[in-house]
Amino acid sequence: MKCKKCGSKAVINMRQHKLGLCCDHFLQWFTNQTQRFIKKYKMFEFQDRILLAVSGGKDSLALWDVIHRLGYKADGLYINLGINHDTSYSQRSMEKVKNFAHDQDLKLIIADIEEMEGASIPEAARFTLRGKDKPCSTCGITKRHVMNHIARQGEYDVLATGHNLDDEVAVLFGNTINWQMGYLLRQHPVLESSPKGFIRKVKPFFRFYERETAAYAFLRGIDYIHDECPFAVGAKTIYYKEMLNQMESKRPGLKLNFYLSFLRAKEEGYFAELRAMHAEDFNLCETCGQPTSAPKQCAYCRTWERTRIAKSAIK
Ligand code: Q46
Ligand code: ZN
Ligand code: ZN
Repeated sequence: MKCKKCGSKAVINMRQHKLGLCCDHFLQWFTNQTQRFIKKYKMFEFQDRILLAVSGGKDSLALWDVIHRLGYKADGLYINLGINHDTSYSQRSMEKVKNFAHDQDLKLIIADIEEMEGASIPEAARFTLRGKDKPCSTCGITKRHVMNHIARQGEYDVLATGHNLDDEVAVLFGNTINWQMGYLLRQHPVLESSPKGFIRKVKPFFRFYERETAAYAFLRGIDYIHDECPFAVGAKTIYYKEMLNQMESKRPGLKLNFYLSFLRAKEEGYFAELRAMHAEDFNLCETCGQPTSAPKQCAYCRTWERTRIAKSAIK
């Protein structure tokens, strides 16, 4: 296969776009497309202060690389979850992020959950018996809270994450087959800030397939953590991704079309009535002051309070 731009050997064939590109032209195309989507979906401007959640994986590091090259001001936020039991996953991913920030001379904020709350994520999940054998529910609550808290505290304009199209489509597929209206209403690459205190959230890579972000990271020589979190094994989203990839192999463009049709339906107002039915009323948590749908205390504060009580009881 040849590069559509220059005729030299293509390194990637993007069947959904009927586009093969060589290394240089792919890197150029990927960077230009990122800029195009940032502008098209009004994600942020050059003067905005961006906080970028970085995990050490290919997507978030590739995103930091691209938006830095494009001239945006983005600081990184790494949340140390303390998932180290057998694979030192958190330790190794933090090293990747630190090295990247150091090499590129970028500002990195590290939020260490154990230092902040006195226990790691797997410990908290054990103490509170949240999520049986997996700490993902505790982890999700904690990451969302910490990202919002640090973004507000640092007076950032927007929080960016490295979710790609495969991530988004797997979530959309799960929400659709379970008809989870509340989640479908909230799913969008741009979530506006709320008066009660949710920071604006954007996903600049939501139009790229996972293999494209992986190719970008590889071709740029970005050193990222290849492993998934050990608790991701058996996750439903991974199963959905495999199924969607099987369908995509027969029908190139199916994933992109599924997601873009969903966005179009939203723009055309198909979800408007549902929005009124599912309007959520937020309160401010009495402990931390962050917005919550709970009447008094947010899930984060409840989880970590229970963890502290349970941990002190066994000491
Ligand atoms: S939720 Fe679960 Fe992930 Fe947290 S514990 Fe690992 S797999 S990192 S996206
Ligand atoms: Zn070329
Ligand atoms: Zn709280």
